[in-house]
Amino acid sequence: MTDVDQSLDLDHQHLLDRDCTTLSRHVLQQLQSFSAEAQDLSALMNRIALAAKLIARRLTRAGLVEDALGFTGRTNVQGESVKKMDVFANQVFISVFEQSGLVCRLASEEMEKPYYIPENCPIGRYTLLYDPIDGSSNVDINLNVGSIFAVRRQEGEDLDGSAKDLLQNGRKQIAAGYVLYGPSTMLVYSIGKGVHAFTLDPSLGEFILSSENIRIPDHGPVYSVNEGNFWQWDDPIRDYIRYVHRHEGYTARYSGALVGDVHRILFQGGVFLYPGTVKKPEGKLRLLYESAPLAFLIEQAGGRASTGTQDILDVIPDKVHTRTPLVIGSKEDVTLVESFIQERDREQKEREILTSQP
Ligand code: P6P
Repeated sequence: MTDVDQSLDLDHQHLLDRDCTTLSRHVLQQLQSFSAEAQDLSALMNRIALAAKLIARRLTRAGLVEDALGFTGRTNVQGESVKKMDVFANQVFISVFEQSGLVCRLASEEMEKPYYIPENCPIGRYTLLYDPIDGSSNVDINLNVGSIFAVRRQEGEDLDGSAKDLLQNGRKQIAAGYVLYGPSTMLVYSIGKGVHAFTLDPSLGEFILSSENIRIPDHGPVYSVNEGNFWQWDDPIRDYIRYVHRHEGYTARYSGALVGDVHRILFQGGVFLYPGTVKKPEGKLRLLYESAPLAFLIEQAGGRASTGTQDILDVIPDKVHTRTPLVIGSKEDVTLVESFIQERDREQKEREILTSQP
């Protein structure tokens, strides 16, 4: 009887090892620890992955499922019309954390106040902040949408339910990432040790590591902005757009879904902008569960995220649904946008000095 060759050849071994690198295992590898806290964070990320799978499943069949598409007829705390998929996805994140003992509070774009899971609160020391479906205007036309998430440690008992400890800057995030529901479903995350992407293998029902230690190029060709707002912007933003129109090497890409646009820039380089407008000087995007998680991720990948005048991760919100302008992407491109704002401020100061002189 010949001995069965016990060792797979290297290629097969590598592929098998890759398929075994699930999200929960990767978190433990990142932490290089099997402590209770490491296990909790690994389990928490695994619950987020479960939420992503449940949402992806509904999205892929939305056109066939009764009552999956369209509007609910209600408006959310943002004053935006709520899609049925928004409500479904919001509830999915709540459901996957019930009976988990991990997360006491969930703060969502779709809920005016944070949702508490009482059975978790005595031991659950984490808070999930999330946008369950980002870019929901794309859902009914089968274009890419995303989910954005951030994890923070709860500070204090929050006995009055005010969740005041959430009103701190983005450097309090311990994990952040997004799910991109596109041709494949990808989960991109960071726990402060680089940025890593997992692709859902439907045949396994697992997110498998597909890109590790992603680095955003220092500069890229893409600028991503809704130019329909051009005449509502401040002059420096208009001047930046005129600059990229006049210089070779730039290309415009804008999908109407923040996650897809930032994902493209993470891999190809460039800059996404959602500046303040005359109607919304503070901008449209929400800090705690859109800009700050993406800023955490992009900085981990070697990029930058700014309001145009301040690092996003330094902004302290005055309420859970605080909005900020957002300029995010390759560090050279974000810095170039900021330079137009700095130039205007410098000229303004000079004019004030001149006019104040006798
Ligand atoms: P506009 C989607 O509603 C969203 O919050 C982001 O995903 C997206 O980048 C932005 O708003 C699009 O806004 O005003 O260009 O349609």
